[in-house]
Amino acid sequence: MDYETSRKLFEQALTIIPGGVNSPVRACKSVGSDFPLFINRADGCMLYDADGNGFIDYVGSWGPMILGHRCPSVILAISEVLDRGTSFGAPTDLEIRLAEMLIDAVPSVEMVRMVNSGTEATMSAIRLARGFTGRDTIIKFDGCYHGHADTLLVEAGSGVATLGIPGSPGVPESFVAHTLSLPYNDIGCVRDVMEKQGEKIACVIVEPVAGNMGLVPPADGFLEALRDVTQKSGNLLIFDEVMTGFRVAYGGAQSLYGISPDLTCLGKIIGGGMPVGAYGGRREIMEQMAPQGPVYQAGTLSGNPVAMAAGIATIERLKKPGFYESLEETSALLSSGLEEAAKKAGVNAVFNRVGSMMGMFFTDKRVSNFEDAKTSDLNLFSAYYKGMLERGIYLAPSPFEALFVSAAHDGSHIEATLKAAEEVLSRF
Ligand code: HOZ
Repeated sequence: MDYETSRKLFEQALTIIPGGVNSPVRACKSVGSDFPLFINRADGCMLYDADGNGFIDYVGSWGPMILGHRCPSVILAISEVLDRGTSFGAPTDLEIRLAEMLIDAVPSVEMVRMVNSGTEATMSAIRLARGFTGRDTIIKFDGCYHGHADTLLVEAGSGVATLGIPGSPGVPESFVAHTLSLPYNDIGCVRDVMEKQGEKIACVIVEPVAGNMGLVPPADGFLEALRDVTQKSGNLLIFDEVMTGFRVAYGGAQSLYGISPDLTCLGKIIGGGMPVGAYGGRREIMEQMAPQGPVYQAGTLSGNPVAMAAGIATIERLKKPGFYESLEETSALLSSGLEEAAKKAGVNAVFNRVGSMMGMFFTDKRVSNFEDAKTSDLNLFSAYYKGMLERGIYLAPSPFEALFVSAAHDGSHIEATLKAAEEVLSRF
């Protein structure tokens, strides 16, 4: 494949954008690529780069594109709203509509506030938890990523894990003094901390299915135990469902596992590919937000009509009977096929999957936390990534990101993907 235009665009970008990208993982540094592909357009499950090469896309804009790219009903909804304007900085009927849809779908959410990104959602939910409980300390889990807010970068997954950054300069130590990061799926550790300092803890924030250290599902009973221990210690349980919301099930991971968190953070899918985030939860907690209560949070573009319209149109499609069943079928076909291909090639690989999110680790160890995920052989991953790209398969350029299947992937795309994987893995 010829990537000359991407190469040139990257050279140009490097002179005016730090690292040439607007979000670190995209630079594809950790897989040893000299430049990322610059994308020109997308359609269904296909991405086309600036040189005209086509790829089957399993990044899906890092999660939002569950319907595939340019889904006609979403594009129509966006075009219709564009006729009315792009931003008013004032309430619209669309915000109410999307809020109603979120409340209807996500069992624990009684009130919801729209923001512009997942980072904003988690940052605001943490502030609310602190404001509501009057406590400062928060618990998060190693390898979970909740956006780039100061307090949440400790032992984080996603780009922080990919680039091997222990934390970040610019985050004062005092800001993270109140963040405790514990091993994912280790409830014993959570109980120990709660016993010693439970009355200081404002909240526990968790990705109910971790998608930023590759894909790591919750161990049996982990989420239930978190619910139990937080209730007993009087701290709030926050589910970061920015990735899992409307992805692993219509009602998110909380409906899949039957757990009711106090607060939920959403993003990605609920904006149908437009920038969006939201946080919501129990009424008595959400009522603490300004102007109803004293906890402050605001945003010029919050509830943006274009994002609301795209989100509404997306969720309307997800609601259709059989949507998740069909996505499950395609996803199962892909993961079992990949597993088979690795086995046939004699390559040690572990596959984790929940619905249409999955992760592949080049290790022989079961992966149930960040330490396990880090045993994945990075050289093998890079070779796999490059081999697949060369064969027209677009994967996230890091073992610490998840793979997403969309409704636009069909049997023929899966077949082509498995053929490519067999070829690549057989050369290892
Ligand atoms: N860190 C996000 C995914 N886990 C976004 C990555 C990107 O947009 O480059």
